[in-house]
Amino acid sequence: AGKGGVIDTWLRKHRLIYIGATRHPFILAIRDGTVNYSSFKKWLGQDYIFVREFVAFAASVLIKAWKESDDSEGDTEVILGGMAGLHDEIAWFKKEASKWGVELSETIPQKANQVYCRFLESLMSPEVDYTVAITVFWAIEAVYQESFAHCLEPDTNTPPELQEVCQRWGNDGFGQYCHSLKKIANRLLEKASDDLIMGKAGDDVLKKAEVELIRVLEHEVEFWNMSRGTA
Ligand code: HMH
Repeated sequence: AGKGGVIDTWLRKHRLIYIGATRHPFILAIRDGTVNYSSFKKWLGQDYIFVREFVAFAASVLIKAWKESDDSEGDTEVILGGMAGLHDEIAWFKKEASKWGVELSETIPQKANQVYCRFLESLMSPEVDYTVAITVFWAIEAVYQESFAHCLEPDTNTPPELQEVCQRWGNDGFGQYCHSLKKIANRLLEKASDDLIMGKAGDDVLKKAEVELIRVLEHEVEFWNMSRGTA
């Protein structure tokens, strides 16, 4: 891969879908202050369900890092940090839900959410390569980081009551964490691509990682669509 690693190469190649996931009308509506609060509340309830599933996925990635990584100490540290963040996030969702009058225990997962959760579950299997799983993990976190950071840029009209939500994923610490995940993913993808040159297996892993990355972006678009009530 060229400068910036495999991931940047793929993001250039699949730019339109990446923009679709990180500059979605729902995010643009938060950013320009025209967001519909019933959409926001719908997103909040659905995302809480998603995050609970995502915790299990994170645990599966942690196990793969521990078993398969050539730098398992460094990698598990980053993933464990992410899991600690998810622990905070779940508490935050509960607090935020009560603030907005969203009853989490009565929230039913909608179709797009169910489909996304099933996709995550399929990737928790021990058969799935660590390289593929960490690429997916990075992509899921990066979409939220990019999306919400966009709402915090200067000259935006993000409503004050949504600033904290945007800070959750748009803050610099979360940005650093995503960068660490990206570095791990790039290292492993680079290795798979070297293996390919050396005539070892690696082609499957690279292809699968790219396919699953695109799938994440598609699921993220559907998730935002669901929140807006257009799916
Ligand atoms: C749907 N994608 C979705 N929810 C999230 N909370 C994240 C990504 C980031 O963790």
